Amino acid sequence: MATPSEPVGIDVVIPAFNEEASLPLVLGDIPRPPVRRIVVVDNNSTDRTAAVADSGGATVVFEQRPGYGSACLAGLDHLRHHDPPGIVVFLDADYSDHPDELSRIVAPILENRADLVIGSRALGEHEPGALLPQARAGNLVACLLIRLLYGHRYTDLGPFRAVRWQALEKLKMSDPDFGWTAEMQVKALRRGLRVTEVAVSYRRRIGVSKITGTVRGTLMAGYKILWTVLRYSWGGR
Ligand SMILES: Nc1nc2c(ncn2[C@@H]2O[C@H](COP(=O)(O)OP(=O)(O)OP(=O)(O)O)[C@@H](O)[C@H]2O)c(=O)[nH]1
Ligand SMILES: [Mg+2]
Repeated sequence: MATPSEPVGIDVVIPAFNEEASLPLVLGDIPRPPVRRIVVVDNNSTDRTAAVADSGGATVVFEQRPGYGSACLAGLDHLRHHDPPGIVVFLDADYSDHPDELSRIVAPILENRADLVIGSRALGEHEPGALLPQARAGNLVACLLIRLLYGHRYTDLGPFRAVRWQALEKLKMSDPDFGWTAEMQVKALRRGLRVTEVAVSYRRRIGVSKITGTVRGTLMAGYKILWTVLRYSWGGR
């Protein structure tokens, strides 16, 4: 899929909702270079998320429509209209991921061995309590279902990931909330992208959980992820 003329600039998209405490740490640990630009998508935060993103050297994009996927879509839309990168990396704002492991995530793409690289927390070291039991169970079930329906073995639906820009554009991502990570992974299989995983570390978040740490978030995410895996298996859009 890669051609030697493809650009190699690496940009990072960070969806953020009320993450003023963790965001400065995340931004401080992102290696620049190789990262060229960081886009923080502020989704109606009521704290100083936008201000700390700005002072941390990120471009701030605002998205009114709530949801993790909506924020990611807004970040991609910004990149599309402002000198798109060769590779886009997604990272959470809560400091659970280790941004200093970014070179691990992009290496398979830079070496032209992959188009999509998932940072797998299941393969990496995780601090006790970082991956909540419901997150582990949900990932396990989703990965099992993907294996059954698509014949590919993922070990995680982790948020820390890298994807070749041109490949991502072909996926026509659309999920506005919890199905975002699963959508990318199953569409990549459907479209024949080269996918791989690398082990990443994971620690307990800073600040208040928006998804897995809440009952509503867990139920909604579980339902949406399984539905997403199912619908694309029969060719739905
Ligand atoms: N822009 C935006 N970001 C969101 C929204 N919901 C969550 N996020 C961000 O998405 C990332 C993941 O949310 P988390 O609350 O960490 O969800 P989680 O990782 O499943 O749960 P924890 O295990 O508690 O960390 C964080 O960077 C949040 O700030 C949203 O509606 N809009
Ligand atoms: Mg988190």
